[in-house]
Amino acid sequence: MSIESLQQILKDKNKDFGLVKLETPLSLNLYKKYLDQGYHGEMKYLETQLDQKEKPQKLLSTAKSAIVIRRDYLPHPYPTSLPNLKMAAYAKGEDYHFWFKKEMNELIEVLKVHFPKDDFVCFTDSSPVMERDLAYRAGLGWVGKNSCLISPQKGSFFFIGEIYTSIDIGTHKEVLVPDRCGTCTRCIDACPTNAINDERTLDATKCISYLTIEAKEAPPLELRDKLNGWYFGCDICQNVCPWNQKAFGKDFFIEAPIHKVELEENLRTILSASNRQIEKIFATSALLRAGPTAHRRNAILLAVEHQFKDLLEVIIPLGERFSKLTELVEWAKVKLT
Ligand code: B12
Ligand code: SF4
Ligand code: SF4
Repeated sequence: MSIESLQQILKDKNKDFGLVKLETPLSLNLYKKYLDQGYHGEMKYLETQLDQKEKPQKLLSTAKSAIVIRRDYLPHPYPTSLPNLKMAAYAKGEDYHFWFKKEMNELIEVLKVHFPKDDFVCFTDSSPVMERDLAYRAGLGWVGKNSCLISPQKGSFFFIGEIYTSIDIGTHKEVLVPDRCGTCTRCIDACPTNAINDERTLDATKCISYLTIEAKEAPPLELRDKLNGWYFGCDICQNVCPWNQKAFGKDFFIEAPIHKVELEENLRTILSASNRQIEKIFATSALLRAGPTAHRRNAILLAVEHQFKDLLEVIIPLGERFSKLTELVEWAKVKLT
């Protein structure tokens, strides 16, 4: 079977893909520098993953190439019913770690019929793969100043997934997409926490997405009033990007309004819920990536931002029940009285 037939199978399956040889990532030094500067905060897995990111064959010893797949999420392909809270577009549906992997595994079954002697294994997000680097080398877009991979036609609201395979793509090379940020600095100017640095990487410890999803602790005092109403994740640096406005129209990100009364009710429900109840509210969505205590933390931060003083009665007991929240609850008491 030839590379052309591999490409034809992927096209027949409507995949938006690129092929790349599995070599040392182009931006490995930037990645190491990012770790040295401590921009990863509590995401210690980014340190332990370094070796496998550098040497992809540690994940699949026979791997020679990767099929890199771009999967749009605006609008979300598998929407779910979630409380009306300001959340990143990627989270407004079933958790992609499951459905995207399922789609790639179905594709692998087809590929195995045509390439019976070859090995295939798929990943998205949580595995030690430098996905933006891989997708850039596969010709799927350029790395913008906001550090997102951007497609000139499709913008940046897409997931990246990859299938490592023992198929040798030989001399095949995708055409790289040149940088199209030019003199634009809209994302840098719009980021409320100044998280974007000038090397197209972030100081993740300042990013609202990190602070509301990955961090185990409450945000530092100086960032607590800069969360801009986000409950989970943040899309600001993508919403302002002209390439998304070109792909989706100027007003694409205007959200359904969140009414104060409804928001307060939703926060009250979360703040009074047990762990199991919180898991039920966000079941099957990517919001469960943050554990119940992180959800309570995010709800407290929003209660303070919106000055919902009546919520103090459900906030105060949390300080005693959860030591991780004690300081935040004390802070909320001061801010809400
Ligand atoms: C940890 C992580 C985060 C952290 C830290 C992100 C960061 N930028 O540091 C937090 C929680 C903040 C986060 C936020 C988001 N994330 Co995230 N995240 C990851 C994860 C798991 C690892 C990223 C990582 O290694 N960061 C360390 C830094 C150094 O690497 P990097 O962010 O990939 O940045 C690279 C480029 O900036 C690059 N670079 C700079 N200049 C140049 C030039 C060239 C030529 C090249 C090749 C590279 C390059 O160097 C870095 C290393 O390659 C990846 C999945 C994966 N396995 O890769 C998803 C991933 C990057 N995240 C994704 C998404 C969707 C998001 C959010 C949009 C979610 C949201 N709305 O809240 C935001 C976007 C924030 C932003 N502006 O980046 C997608 C990105 C899709 C895309 N189009 O780019 C990924 C690929 C997950 C996936 N499978 O789809 N994320
Ligand atoms: S996701 Fe939000 S906080 Fe993070 S870099 Fe982009 S604009 Fe800044
Ligand atoms: S907002 Fe401007 S600078 Fe930022 S990623 Fe988009 S085009 Fe590049």
